[in-house]
Parts: sequence; C-alpha cells; structure tokens
Amino acid sequence: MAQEPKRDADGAPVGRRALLGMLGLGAAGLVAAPYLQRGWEGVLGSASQLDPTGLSGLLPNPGGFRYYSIVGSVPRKDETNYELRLDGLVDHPRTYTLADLRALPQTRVVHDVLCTDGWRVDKTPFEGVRLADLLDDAGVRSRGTAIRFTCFDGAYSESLTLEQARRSDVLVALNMQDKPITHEHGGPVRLYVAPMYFYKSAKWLSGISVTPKVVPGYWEERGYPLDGWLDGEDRHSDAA
Ligand SMILES: Nc1nc2c(c(=O)[nH]1)N[C@H]1C(S)=C(S)[C@@H](COP(=O)(O)O)O[C@H]1N2
Ligand SMILES: [Mo]
Repeated sequence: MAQEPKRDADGAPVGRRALLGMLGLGAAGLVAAPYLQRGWEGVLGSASQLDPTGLSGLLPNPGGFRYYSIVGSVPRKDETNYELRLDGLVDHPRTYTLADLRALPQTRVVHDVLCTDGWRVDKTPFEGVRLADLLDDAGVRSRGTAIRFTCFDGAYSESLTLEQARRSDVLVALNMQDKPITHEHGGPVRLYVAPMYFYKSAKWLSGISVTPKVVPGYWEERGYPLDGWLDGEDRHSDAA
C-alpha cells in the first residue's frame, strides 16, 4: 500500500518548505543561493537522521545529482502499468504506454543540469521523445497556449508556454546518462527541459495537458519564476 506523504500543519507535504522554516528562510532564499546546499547538510547532520519524506533529496551522491521529491513515497511504475495521458485543448487526446513512447523517434540532448540550490552536473545526456512530436500528433487547438504537466507522485506539477514546449531541446525523457531513468530520478518517464533550471523537469511524468493559459506549477506557486531559463540560453531559439 502506498504510504501517505507526511504533511505539515497546513497540510503541505513536509520537505523543502519545512527546511526553509527551520532555517528561517522564505522561498526567495532558494533561488541562486549555492551556500544553502552546505547549510542544509549542516542543519540536518548525518544521513541517518533523514527519512523518506523528501529530506532525503538533500543527500549528496557520487553522481552529483541530489534526489528530490516533495512527497515521502512515490509508487513504482514500469512497462506493465506506466501510462502518459496527453489531453486538454487537442484534437486527439491519447494515452501512451512505455512501449508506445519507446517506439517513437528518440532524440539525445546533452546539456548541463543546474538546480536552483546550487548544485550542477555538467554535460548530462538525456534521451527521449521530443515533446513537440507528441503535441503535433495530438493536434494542438488554436486556444491552446500553454502546457500543464502532472506527475504520478500525486503532487508535483510544472508548466511551459506552448512556444517553450515546442523547442527541440525539451524531451519526454526515457533515458538519463545513457540508462533507463531510475525510479529515484523520476523514471520510467520524466520531462527534461534542457535550457531551464532542473525544477522545470518534472519527474514521474503522467500527464501533459494543453491549457488556455499558463497554470503555475508546484514550486511556481511557491515563488519560483515561471520561466526557469538558465543563463546564456537563447529564449527564442529552437536549437537543441
Ligand atoms: N515530481 C517531481 N519532479 C521534480 C521534483 C520533485 O520534487 N517532484 N523536484 C524538481 C527539482 S527542484 C529538481 S532539482 C529535480 C531533481 O531531479 P533529481 O531528483 O533527478 O536529481 O527534479 C525536479 N522535478
Ligand atoms: Mo531543484
């Protein structure tokens, strides 16, 4: 049985927000504050004090990535039960299985990954289906101007404008670092938005919905910018 995510007094999942509270920081303090990484380790102490409530996302690991989840437990999905629903303002809503996604043309994008907390992993390969291809297949209606992404963790969400979503460096990713994306990294399928901070790359992707306007995602409702552009990205280029 899936474990209920731990909640704080307001009913919000315990995680980064609780840490911010402990540190007396607002969400604004998160953005471009590399020192926080060390600060949190100092406050939390050893790994054994951490539990599966999202705090484990703050553990360093040899690959350079940190695992983030805003909920304590996420169901595991694989080829037997994974589904990606594409709907909203489209002519042909449809549901993709993992096999369906694997059968589509795959694109490889190699880019530096940066989290707003200050860590980065340079030149990380991701591979998957271009979101633009899925949107073309679905036929975006004229009133559609944005995309809302939802996740089978039941809590996280993200957004892009349609123009951003159509870039060739935005993937519905199946592979990361040349291997199938692990559960911890949001597998079997996560979004990868190469030109933006990693919070835009929703893990455990289960829904892509075309909307009439941008609906702010989980962190965006909590103060993160809608546009998570990395420094130096060409915001209007389609180049991967
Ligand atoms: N579903 C979900 N997606 C998510 C997050 C999350 O907590 N839940 N965290 C985001 C943030 S802030 C970052 S930095 C990356 C972390 O990805 P990783 O855990 O594979 O390192 O995932 C992003 N996507
Ligand atoms: Mo992040």
